[in-house]
Amino acid sequence: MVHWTAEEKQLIASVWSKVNVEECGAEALARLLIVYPWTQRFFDNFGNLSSPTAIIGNPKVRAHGKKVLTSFGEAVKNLDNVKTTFSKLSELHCEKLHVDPENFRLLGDILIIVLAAHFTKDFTPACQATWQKLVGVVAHALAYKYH
Ligand code: HEG
Repeated sequence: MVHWTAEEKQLIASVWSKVNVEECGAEALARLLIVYPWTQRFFDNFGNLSSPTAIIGNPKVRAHGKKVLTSFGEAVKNLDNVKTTFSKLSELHCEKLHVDPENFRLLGDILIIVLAAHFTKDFTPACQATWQKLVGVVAHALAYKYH
């Protein structure tokens, strides 16, 4: 069971309260698709992903990025229960979507880059370490139902 100190909880809450899930979610997913182009295979119904410009301007990428980051917010709200919170979602990604769990780690790392870029001043080493822990916990929870 993961333990969060009061300081960690505070570092997560203070960044999250300022996150624009629409902007940061869209940016994180677009970066994932650009930097790791093989991740595009999961989104073959999203239309034009043929170039970075196409990806960044793709409304389905934007909408899905927002959806993913909004869902990530459920982890932020349920820090002591991330595994249960994401249990259905883990099943979905595994059994229906067949998303390789390595991709959760890639997206987590990209999310940290996006947050660090948006919150340069507040993104102290302690904050970065805490967010690294959080994206790890989320990736682990989403991978939990894989077998
Ligand atoms: Mg996933 C659907 C959350 C990473 C590929 N993802 C979804 C949905 C949510 C979600 C809430 C909608 C579920 C539903 O329709 O009931 N995804 C989610 C989180 C994270 C994540 C919280 C990690 C933080 N997803 C992720 C990654 C990939 C992926 C890394 C692939 C590289 N997700 C994926 C696909 C769908 C979802 C292909 C279905 C998209 C669609 O066709 O609408």
